[in-house]
Amino acid sequence: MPLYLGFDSSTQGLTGIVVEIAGSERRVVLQRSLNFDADFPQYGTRSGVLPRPDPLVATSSPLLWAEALDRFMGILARDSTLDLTQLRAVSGAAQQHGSVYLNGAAAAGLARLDPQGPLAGQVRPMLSRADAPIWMDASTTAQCAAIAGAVGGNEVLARLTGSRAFERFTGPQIRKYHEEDPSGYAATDRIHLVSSFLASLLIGAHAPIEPGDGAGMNLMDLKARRWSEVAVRATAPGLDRKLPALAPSWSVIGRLSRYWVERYGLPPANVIAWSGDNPSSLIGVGLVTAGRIAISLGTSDTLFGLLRAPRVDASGASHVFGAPTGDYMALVCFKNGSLARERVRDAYGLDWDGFSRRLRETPPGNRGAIMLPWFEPEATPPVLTPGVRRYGLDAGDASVNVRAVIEAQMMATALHAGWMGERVVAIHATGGAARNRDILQVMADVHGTEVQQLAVGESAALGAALRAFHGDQLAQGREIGWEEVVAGFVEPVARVRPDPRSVAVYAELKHVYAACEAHALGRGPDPTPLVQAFRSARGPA
Ligand code: ADP
Ligand code: XUL
Repeated sequence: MPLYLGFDSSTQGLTGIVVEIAGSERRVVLQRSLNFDADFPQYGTRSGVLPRPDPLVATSSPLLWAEALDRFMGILARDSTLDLTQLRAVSGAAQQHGSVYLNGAAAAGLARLDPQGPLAGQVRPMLSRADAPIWMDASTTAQCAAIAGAVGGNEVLARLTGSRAFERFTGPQIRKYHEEDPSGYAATDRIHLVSSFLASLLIGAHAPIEPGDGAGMNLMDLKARRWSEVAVRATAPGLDRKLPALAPSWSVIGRLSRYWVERYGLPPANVIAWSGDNPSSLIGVGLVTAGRIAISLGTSDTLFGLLRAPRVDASGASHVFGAPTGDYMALVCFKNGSLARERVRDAYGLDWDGFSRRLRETPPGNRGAIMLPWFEPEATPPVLTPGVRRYGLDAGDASVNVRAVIEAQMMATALHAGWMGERVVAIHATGGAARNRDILQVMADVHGTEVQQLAVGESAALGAALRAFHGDQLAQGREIGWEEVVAGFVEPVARVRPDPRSVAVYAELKHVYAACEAHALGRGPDPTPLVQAFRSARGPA
């Protein structure tokens, strides 16, 4: 049966998933992960990041990513349960925004990789910069201001590229490199994203960038899906000659090169353009039609969904990327996710069962008690000086604080996704905390929408395997709809339905929460009268 391979090169490791698809017979036949710290200790990374004397700077090693890819293919080739002659296509996803700097020797070097030798040693001479800045880097505030200034302001940049200037985005990172190491920049012939770098290693040539991931650079005209001359000029001199081409998400960009065919006996399978991990997860959780969003409750919480039109969040906190379907996607990131839930859990000496029990014991609406759970600096809304704020909430009461943190997180997702303008008919819940049904009940009640609990899985790698299937089908001249592509892989394991009484409570409480947020940000009056009015309308405790 035909096999399709998808990768996810994330911050901390490389995951690969092989799916088998023949008509309606579909299943995952292999899923393996390599951990960068544990499996490649010689690079000295911690959680995938090289030692960081300056906490604002975060880099990793392109050689580490190459070595992991090489080792993974070796594992795959030795797996006797798979008939790899059936491997039809490969695609991948990678952490977004990170950049890899290659010199003029790279094009020839990629074309004649020697199957007798390991990959990383052959990639080393192709690098004009040894390390790669990644998405956790926050050191480019000055460059963000300069780029935004040069294009006429952040609003102009957001309308053009889908996001205002963000420190971790590739454009500001490139500008900083040009400023700090002009000769290194001059020696750079091509600047890749992590995704297009790894795709280049597979095809033995410079791979194009795909618009989903390209939208994370502050360099691409989001609607036209080509490099924006204005943004490129505002970033660094001569950059137009150093950027790879842009190609549609479903492009066959080449075939597995001689290196992989001779070294591991793999067939010369089609390689489909690689994307970013978030666009790829959109496919991996089955968000292929508008009106559905996913909320991932992980280390940070993210909300994302497909957009038919390229709307812009006027508050400037969110991102619009390309979607691998050719549409757009919105992404909103909340930094105080699992970390905030764990802080509250630990402050009252609870385990997750105890946490859930408290949630069940307390009434929806929490009698108006509100927490703003900004334990750490928050991205949405932007809060640089962290600190938990409480309105009508006694810090000593465990149960009320447990409910307050969950209600706050869910109300924040509802409040800050309104700009997407989509009527949401279902929420796909994923990430570690999505296994908690009591949390999902609050999510369903606050959003007034059914929540579908997905099997907690590697959605970015799965999305890549499904994109490999889709691109390969198109290449064979078979038009295939996205619903058909994802069928059988993204069915929910449970559905949590909203309770109409609770939905009515939250419809009111959301206004109170918004007023508390505005007050805490210094943009609104003291919300205490609103909190009290809500409480007295609900009756005494
Ligand atoms: P990451 O973003 O690092 O991939 P995961 O999506 O794997 O994280 O989520 C891991 C988190 O899930 C843990 O840190 C923990 O806080 C949370 N978690 C695990 N079980 C539960 C539970 N029953 N209730 C709430 N949160 C949970
Ligand atoms: C998205 C972002 C992260 C990385 C992590 O804007 O910075 O989600 O893609 O892998």
